Amino acid sequence: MKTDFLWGGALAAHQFEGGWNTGGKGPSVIDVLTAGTHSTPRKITDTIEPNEFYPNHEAIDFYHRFKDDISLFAEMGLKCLRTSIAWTRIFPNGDEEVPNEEGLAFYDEVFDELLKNNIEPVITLSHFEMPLHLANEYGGFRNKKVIDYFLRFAKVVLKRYQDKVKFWMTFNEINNQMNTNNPLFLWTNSGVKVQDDEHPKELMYQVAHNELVASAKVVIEAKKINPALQIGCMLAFVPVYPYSSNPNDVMAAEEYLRQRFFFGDIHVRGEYPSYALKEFDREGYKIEITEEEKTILKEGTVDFVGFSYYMSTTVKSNHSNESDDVVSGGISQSIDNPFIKSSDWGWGIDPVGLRYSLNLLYNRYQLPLFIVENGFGQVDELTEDKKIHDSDRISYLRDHIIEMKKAVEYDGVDLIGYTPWGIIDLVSFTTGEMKKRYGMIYVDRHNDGSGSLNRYRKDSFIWYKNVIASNGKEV
Ligand code: P53
Repeated sequence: MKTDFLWGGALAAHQFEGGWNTGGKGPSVIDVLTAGTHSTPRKITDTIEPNEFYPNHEAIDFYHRFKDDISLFAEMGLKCLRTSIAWTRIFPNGDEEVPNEEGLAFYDEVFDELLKNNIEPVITLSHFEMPLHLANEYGGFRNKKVIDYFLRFAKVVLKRYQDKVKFWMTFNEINNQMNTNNPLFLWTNSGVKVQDDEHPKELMYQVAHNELVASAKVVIEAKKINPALQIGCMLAFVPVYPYSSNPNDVMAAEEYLRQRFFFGDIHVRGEYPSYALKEFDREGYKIEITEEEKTILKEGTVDFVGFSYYMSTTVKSNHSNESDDVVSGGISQSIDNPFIKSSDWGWGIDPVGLRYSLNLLYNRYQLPLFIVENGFGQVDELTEDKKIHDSDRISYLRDHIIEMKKAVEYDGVDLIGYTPWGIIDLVSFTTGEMKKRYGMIYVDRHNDGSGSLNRYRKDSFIWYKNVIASNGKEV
């Protein structure tokens, strides 16, 4: 791997910071999500209800422990840390004229501490953290005013941290709202709840359009602030395989792949792909897209493509399933792949799929790529002598790193870095659990909020430290 390859770890403000109402922070769309499990969905409550438990409110309390946590990251040898800036620390309601200085100062301290430890911050501007006020009072991204509020937030932080942060991404996993069967995604991506008289897909495309315009405007403004800033998009990339060599399966996979590519195509090429325009016509979707916005999309194309990779999906043309789970992304023709085993949460384990995804994305976009999430959510046991023997996690990561190296060294993919998800245990996004752990650092906190919050190094911590020290030679 190149000597400047960014080995790191990935996190998102709402899943680990805690301090949800500290330092002037306002509530975000995540702060009204209760805890769920694999089989019980998280609820979105209208307000913060006294009798409900909201796991993101305290999360793992990085807010008060960041110095100690960063020293653990430094001990591991991380070269970068991907995290997000909680929009509500900077603009608590989202529509203020003036940012909250205490929130800005918090990120200065965090970034300075990282840089002091030779860890480069890599920042997502919006990782499911829209101010609740913008969602409730403005209807989230269905309202074009929210584009301006997002841009205001982005300009403030891009200006403030331009000398501390080079790599930025606009919207985390912007494409997972394509799965309109699950109300969580439109809410967390865009602050939107579908009303009875609305067509979910048509609404999703309108909201998505507004976000894509917001993202393009951020790219344009970032270049004015400092041309050295690199602005990327962030896609949840779950490739779609044909179940068999039956040409109909192959074509079904090709069609479903468009659901994965739609957002990237616009972020990268700056225009709507023809398959989407055909779909709008066919389905009678009326999406408001102005000429001015078309120019903005064209001018504000991204510099790199960040993506998460956890698993693949498989489709069979004459098959129908009723499931709307995250794994399939709401694809009704998805079917179990006999060659792939799954985690306890039903996420398929497919390392070759990472190499395949790297090639698909690189061939299509010819831009540098950044794997900004990859990982294995599992139950970990803390032994009596305070160890965690997470050999399954090590195997998962090792196998994915081996495939990643093939993509770079054999296939020639241009890759900026690799940041495994949840370098320290944090609150699961889809379920709100602590039990679904990804970290290489264990946090003593449980689903019900109990636990000392003490940190312990897992076996994977020692293993990953060596991977980084050998620049990926020893896995
Ligand atoms: P949890 C679907 C497919 C791939 C990644 O998820 C996904 C999703 C859900 O949208 O989400 C990302 O914690 C997301 C993170 C999240 C992580 O995957 O549910 O960017 O915020 O925590 C893992 O196991």
